[in-house]
Amino acid sequence: MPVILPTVQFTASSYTVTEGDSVTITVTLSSPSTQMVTVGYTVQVNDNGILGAETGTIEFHPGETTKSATFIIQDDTCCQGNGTALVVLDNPMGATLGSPSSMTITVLDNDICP
Ligand SMILES: [Ca+2]
Repeated sequence: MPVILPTVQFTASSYTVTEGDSVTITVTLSSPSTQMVTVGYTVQVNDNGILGAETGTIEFHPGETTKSATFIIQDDTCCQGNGTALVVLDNPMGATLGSPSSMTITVLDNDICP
């Protein structure tokens, strides 16, 4: 019998957060695996001209189906407008990519422009 791999995906494809608040990103496996499952991720930030990228790997140990990460969006007093970040899953090992495999985070500026 062929082995059917679980899928790995985000629980939401978009999220909106206000500066100073935190955002929790959750990645789930469709079914628990008896093997280690890993999936890579890339975070691309576009904060009104400030571009950055960060990559890493999420690991599911056997039996685990949920991984969450919480980020605090730094508050500032600048009026820079809203920013966005794109988080993309790639290169799964022991699973296949499900849907959604990317997530857009919109960061709302909480400062009033003069
Ligand atoms: Ca601001």
